[in-house]
Amino acid sequence: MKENIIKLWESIKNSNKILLINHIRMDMDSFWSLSAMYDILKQLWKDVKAINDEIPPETFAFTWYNQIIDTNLELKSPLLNKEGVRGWLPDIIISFDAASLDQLWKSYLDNIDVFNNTEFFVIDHHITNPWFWKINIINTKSSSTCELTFDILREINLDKYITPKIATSLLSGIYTDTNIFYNSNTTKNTHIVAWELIELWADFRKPYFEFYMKRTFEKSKLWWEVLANHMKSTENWKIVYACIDKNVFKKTNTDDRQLTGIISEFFANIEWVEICFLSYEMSNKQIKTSFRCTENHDVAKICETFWGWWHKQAAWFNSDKSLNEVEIDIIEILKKELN
Ligand SMILES: [Mn+2]
Repeated sequence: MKENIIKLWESIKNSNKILLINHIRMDMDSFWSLSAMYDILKQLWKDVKAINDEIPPETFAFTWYNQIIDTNLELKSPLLNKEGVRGWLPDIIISFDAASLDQLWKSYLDNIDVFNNTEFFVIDHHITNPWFWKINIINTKSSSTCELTFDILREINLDKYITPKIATSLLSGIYTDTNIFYNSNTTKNTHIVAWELIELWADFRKPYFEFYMKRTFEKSKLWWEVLANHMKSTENWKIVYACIDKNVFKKTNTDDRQLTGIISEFFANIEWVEICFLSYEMSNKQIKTSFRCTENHDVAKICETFWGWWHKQAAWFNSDKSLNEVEIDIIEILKKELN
């Protein structure tokens, strides 16, 4: 790995045009590791550009790098194309937090020849990464690509360019990938890196407030309404759930998107809970149900015969039945699961 980090530094020094890319459905770790490198390369007077198929979600808005992702960058030929626009051909490409080529999706597929003919570095921490390109800087012991990016920057003495803004960004990626030092991917090095970032004036309170505490007034009222009037339990609190019809959203002037987080922040943390779920009426009248469960259960198998998404401990499915029917069906299945 060290060899490739030195190689990366040599390539950065010898390049002018540097292209950064991160995975589709961008998460905070991939966004901020890329942003940190972007800012530092700019300080080194490089011609740096960043691409993804989509711009980052609005919820990333507290950071300062919202404008850097280009979704329409014309790569390929530096000659004029048919619209008379000159393409931009990078000297090197660096990818952040992508665990496979698939995750680069259209940005890669539209430019395969550019990727094939350009020195391409992969910076990642996922255990599933098959070392998908020739030059990989992969550390599966890193909690996050942000932690790894800090280690790389320090290794090549670029840490002196870390401003408070960059430090806050890298710390934010560590927060979100470790769930604030809670997930088992947190190591001694994670804490050391966080401490060093705080020494570099990372604002350690801001991302905590922005991503873990802040709620809109309406969202707070919706959650209160759900918790006070709709939360139910059965089987000695082993099952906790709520079923929310559209009148609840109307009453609180909200929509279903504002239920995001209530299961993991409230339902799943209630003492004795083994399986929890939330069913709610979406604007298209379908009922969406999201589940969480403890390690000794499997909610994927409840959802896998329906259209949805599933892991063993977290899953969801959509149904055309009524809210009431969905509730009855699920409770029956879960009672069997528990006994
Ligand atoms: Mn990550």
